[in-house]
Formats: sequence, structure tokens, C-alpha cells
Amino acid sequence: ILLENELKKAIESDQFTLDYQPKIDIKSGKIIGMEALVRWVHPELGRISPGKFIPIAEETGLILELGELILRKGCKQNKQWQNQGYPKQQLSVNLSTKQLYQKNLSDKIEAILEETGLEAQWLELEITESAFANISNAQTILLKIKDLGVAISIDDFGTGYSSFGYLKHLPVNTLKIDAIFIRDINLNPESQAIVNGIVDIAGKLKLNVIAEGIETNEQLCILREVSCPQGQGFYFSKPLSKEKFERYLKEII
Ligand code: G
Ligand code: G
Ligand code: MN
Ligand code: NA
Repeated sequence: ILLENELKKAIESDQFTLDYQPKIDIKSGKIIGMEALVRWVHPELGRISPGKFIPIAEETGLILELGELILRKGCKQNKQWQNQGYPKQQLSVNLSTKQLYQKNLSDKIEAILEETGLEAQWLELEITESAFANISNAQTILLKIKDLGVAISIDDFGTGYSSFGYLKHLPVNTLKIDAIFIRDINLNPESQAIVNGIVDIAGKLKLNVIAEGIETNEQLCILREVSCPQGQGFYFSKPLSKEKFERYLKEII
């Protein structure tokens, strides 16, 4: 209850910032986009991790307001970077299940794109696999989002609803392989086989695929062996504050 009240106040007074974690093309080592990750610094309690407050925001429904705030902030920032002359990159924003099934989601997204001036192609929404339990509902919503020109990525792929069948019905662009398969990929032949299989299926379905949670060079080497095209993780970069992310971009361009 305490945190719920604090969350409400935090949304009103906008205590949230975004960190940005680069996504990397594994062959070239170049950045191909970034994921926005919300951060909350409470005036008295200090940093509160999203692992703690996102579930509360979801339970209380505050995620709808918070999610909209995050989406607006991310789009605005991405547009600002483009205006400042940074190379254009796609920004991925996490969308929680409640947000996906809220009324008029696509209208809200469209309004935010218009308000911020960001072209739809520079936005991707990451939706966790478990959100697709009801395929026909999800299909209707995702088609509307796709019509806007916004890309869709299935987050935590391989751990949620985990039926390849839904890939036939949902207009998704990217499979994001869950970090649990990457964590032990250099030690566990099963993880390696699963990742190899996901990469193959993605290729055959003409879907993009990215491995998350890459922390070591050993993991990266195996991902190269199985021809995984993209990766993200502490090995390349931790999530960076806006300022640090700008410095990162300046160093690599
Ligand atoms: O950044 P970190 O690893 O601490 O995030 C912990 C969890 O919070 C992850 O599951 C992540 O997906 C989630 N999370 C981080 N930022 C956002 C956000 O902006 N929106 C939503 N819905 N979840 C987020
Ligand atoms: O649920 P989602 O996959 O969006 O969550 C992403 C979370 O994973 C973020 O909280 C981010 O901080 C975290 N993360 C990103 N890269 C790594 C990594 O290499 N190792 C670990 N342990 N966490 C990571
Ligand atoms: Mn994500
Ligand atoms: Na994930």
C-alpha cells in the first residue's frame, strides 16, 4: 500500500527516468538499436528497482499511466537524438501485458508518435511471450500496432506460452531469446541446441532474432557459431543513463 501511494505520487511528479541498453549486430559489433529501461529514484527511499515496482504497478493498474509516460519519454528522447544528428536507431520499449490489452492502445501509440514527431519505424515494442495466451485477442491488437508501422518483438522468448503455433498468427518482427538460455550456453548442450533451433526457425520464418543477457566472450563465441545475428547484454554494455548513452554514441560514431 505504501509503495502504491508512492508510485501514484511519482507518476504525478514524474520521478522516472530511462536508461538505454545498446543492441548489437554480432558480426560487425555495431549498435543496431537500444532498449529503454525505466528507473525510479524516490526522493527519500532512493533507487527502487523496476523488478520491485513494475509488478506493483501491474497489480494496481498504475502501469497504464506509467507505461504511457515511459513510452512518451522514450519516443521524445529518440526524436531528440535524431534532431541532434545522432545516427537514427530503433528504440525498444517494454510493454506490459495489461498495457497490451488496454482499450485503444494503438490510438495511444499513434498519438504519442504524432506528439513527439517520431516516425513509427524507429519504435519497437517488446512484449513478453506470456502475454500471448489468448492468441485471437493478441492478433487483433498486434495487427493494429503493425499497421501504424511500429515493430513488435517477443521478449523472454522460450519461457512463456512457448508455442511456435502462435508465430503463424501474430505479426511479430523479432524473437528475443530469454537470458536463461544464454546464461549457460557455453556449458549446457541443451541450451545451445535450443538457441540454435530458435535461430533456425527465426531465419526460416524471416524473423529477426536477438539473444539477451550476454555477459561473456565465451557466450558470444557460441552465439557466433550458431549464427545468431544480434545480441544484448552486459558484455557489450550495461543499461546507460541518457548522458552516458550519448557519450557511448559519440565514441562509436
Ligand atoms: O532494468 P531491469 O533489469 O532492472 O528490469 C527489471 C524488470 O523490469 C525486467 O523484467 C524489465 O523487463 C522490467 N522493466 C524495465 N523497464 C520497464 C519498462 O519500461 N516497462 C515495463 N513494462 N517493464 C520494464
Ligand atoms: O524483461 P526484460 O528482458 O525486458 O528485462 C531486461 C533486464 O535484463 C533489464 O533489467 C536489464 O537491466 C537486464 N539485463 C540486461 N543485460 C543483462 C545481462 O547481461 N545480464 C543480466 N544479469 N541482466 C541483464
Ligand atoms: Mn525487454
Ligand atoms: Na527479456
